[in-house]
Amino acid sequence: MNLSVQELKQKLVKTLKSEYGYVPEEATDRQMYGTVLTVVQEMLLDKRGEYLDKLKQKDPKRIYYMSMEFLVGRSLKNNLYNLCLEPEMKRAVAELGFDLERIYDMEPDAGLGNGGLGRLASCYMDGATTLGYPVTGFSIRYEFGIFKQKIVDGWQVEFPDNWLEMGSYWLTPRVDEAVEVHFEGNVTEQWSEQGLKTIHSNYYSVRAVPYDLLISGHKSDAVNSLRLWRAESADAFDMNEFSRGEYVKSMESDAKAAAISKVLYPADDHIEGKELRLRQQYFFVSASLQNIVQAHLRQNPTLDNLPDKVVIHINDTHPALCVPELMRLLLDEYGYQWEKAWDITCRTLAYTNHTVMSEALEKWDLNLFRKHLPRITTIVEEINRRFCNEIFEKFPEKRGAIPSMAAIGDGCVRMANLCVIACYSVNGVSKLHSDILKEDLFKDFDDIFPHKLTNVTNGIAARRWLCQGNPLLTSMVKELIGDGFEKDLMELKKLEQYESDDTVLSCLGDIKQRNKENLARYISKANGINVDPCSMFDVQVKRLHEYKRQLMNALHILHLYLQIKNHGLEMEPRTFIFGAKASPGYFMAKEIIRFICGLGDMINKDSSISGMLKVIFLADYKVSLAEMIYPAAEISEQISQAGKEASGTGNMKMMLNGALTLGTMDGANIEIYEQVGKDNIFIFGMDTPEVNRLKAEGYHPRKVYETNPYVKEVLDFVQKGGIEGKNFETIVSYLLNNDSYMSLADFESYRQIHQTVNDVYKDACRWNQMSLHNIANSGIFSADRSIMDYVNNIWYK
Ligand code: GPW
Repeated sequence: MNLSVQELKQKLVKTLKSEYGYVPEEATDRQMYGTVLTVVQEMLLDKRGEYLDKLKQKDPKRIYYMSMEFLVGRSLKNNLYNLCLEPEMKRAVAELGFDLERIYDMEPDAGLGNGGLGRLASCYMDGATTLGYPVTGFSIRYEFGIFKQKIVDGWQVEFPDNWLEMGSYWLTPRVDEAVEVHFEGNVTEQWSEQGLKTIHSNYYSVRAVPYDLLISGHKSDAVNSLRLWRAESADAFDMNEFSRGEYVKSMESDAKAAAISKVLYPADDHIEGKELRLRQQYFFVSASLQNIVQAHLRQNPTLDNLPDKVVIHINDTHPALCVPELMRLLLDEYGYQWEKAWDITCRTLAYTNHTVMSEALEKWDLNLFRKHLPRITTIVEEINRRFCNEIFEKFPEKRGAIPSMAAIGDGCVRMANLCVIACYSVNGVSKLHSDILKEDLFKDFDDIFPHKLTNVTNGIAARRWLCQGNPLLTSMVKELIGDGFEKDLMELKKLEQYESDDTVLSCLGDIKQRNKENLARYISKANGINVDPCSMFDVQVKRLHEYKRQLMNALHILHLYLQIKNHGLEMEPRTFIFGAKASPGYFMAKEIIRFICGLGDMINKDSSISGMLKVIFLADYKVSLAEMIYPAAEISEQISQAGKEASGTGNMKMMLNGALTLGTMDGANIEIYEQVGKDNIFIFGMDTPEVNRLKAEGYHPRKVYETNPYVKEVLDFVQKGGIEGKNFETIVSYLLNNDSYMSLADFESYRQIHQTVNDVYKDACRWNQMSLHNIANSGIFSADRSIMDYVNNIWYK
């Protein structure tokens, strides 16, 4: 966008006056914040108008990305960057007496997601919009996003995230496009002249009101939207009850409806099975599909060609109700016969799977399902009946597999099976993960639908994670290879020519140093602990999960501490940094946080280890905090048990910022390894076949304890209350008796790779060379590349 500082100033002054009635000299930071956001939002709306006009003329196939989560983070800086207006806005704001950096800091994260899956959805909105594809995101306008985390005495405490107070500037309500969603009630069949008709009656109606959050693309004409639904009662409160003086009762129906869009469920990679969650899913699916169908019918006389003009992409199974809901619309609302409706449905829907872990594969109790969604239940039953019949008739060799392939079994609706049965495309999110889907989880499906399963390796919004988050590194890269990498991240490859250039390498080292100093300042403010910015920053930031093995990292830190203290180990000074939210009901995850914090308390105050070790737990890990952490990371810990992390995306973000990966052969780590080669990554531990073999043989963690003296020393120390006199019995007994993700089995290999890391770090030049090599080879992990894979292999195939 071409706007001068002068023009921006005029807009700001005008908006400040009209919104708040003030001139700049009288305005507060808060008012200037509202003014800047309003001005940027207006520019986006203008641009969006022009884009919609163009779309109407060209009428390309539309993509609808259905996701219960979009972890948007902050938008102001991103929008200014994408509109190429940041320098001008900075000056305009400054000339009016304000500081744009302070205004950035006032913006809350739009935390409408838990972690990787939600952030991926937002990275894809960025990529697709920059590339000019008409992708609309659909989700829920949660009043409260992911909880705010505080640590009190080492224990995680959750607080509500009231993001709308400062974040609603980006949302445009579209009351004109509100729709109704029907729950509960009775389903009956009735004969009419058109044949047998299904009638859904006595339902409970909820009104869905859309709010649009506009997504800008970088140097692109496109402005896409993320449409977020808010729930409210379909009928205003009961005036009769109100008149009778029953004030509270008259509001009840309103509260019941509003509960649907009240709060994001904070469980990640885990199912909750709660009724309200099912209602959330159906609410947003039904509202979105009604909206999609209506939009299609505004441009087309029929739904017959829906698959030619529309893809509805299901982000994991959380929106799997798209399958029966699209069927319901076609059958009940638009009078299609089953076969035709099924054909349209199957050719319109695509599904991405993000996990193979059984505890995260969604199932719904059939009775609960029927109570809330009676009509949808009859449709799922019919889909299942026909599918099982078809297998029985057409694939006699698969008859034995019918029970495990069915969409309904053991009294549950199995959402993943439903998606694989219906969708024309099913993809995993890394090569390894997609192979596991083909060879294991969905093997029988792959045999009967040979071309359905495919892979799209995840990617990240490099413009956010590098250009906006790491301005120093970005300037260096621009000086060396120009700015082509902003639009084509593969251009980073050109950096390889500087791998032996001492000036470049030391400049890279200096930049990392300054980013570490920046993070150290934050740590000192947030945690009251001074860390040495010259120490190595070793980072593990992600949701807390047993399979991600933060506990193994912590055990190893304790091992280092004991070696320094009792055995005179000398090592390069190291700062271990953790950030992780635990699902509020996940006890073991919270215990692990308590363990890390206890460990930190003990180590950080022990002056006898002369500053060789520090352990920092940063509370409230979120997108905006990640933007500060990644540029400062030197070691990226990606240590999940092989076969468990579908992809990981933090691994890509840290690589892009020059951190070296210390990881297992899991998820996208394998593809990072392929990109950088074995000499530029630290790989350890069992691979997937080895894990499976050990599991088959029978894994006995206590044997590791008995045979590995380091493991024994560490666990004995914890057992004796060595960590601040605290009781970590749950952790010790978990490790000795279950160790579900084999941390002890991988411990020795983990310990050794850390020694290698320590040795390599002594050679700063070599380290920087490896770091530059990682940056140069991170191009493939751009979300733009992932989007092009979706475009070529799934959406516009
Ligand atoms: F269980 N992922 C996530 F598969 O962040 F649905 N939340 C989730 O609920 C699920 C997956 C689900 C993550 C994966 O754990 C991670 O490996 C992957 O990189 C990310 O999704 C994006 O694909």
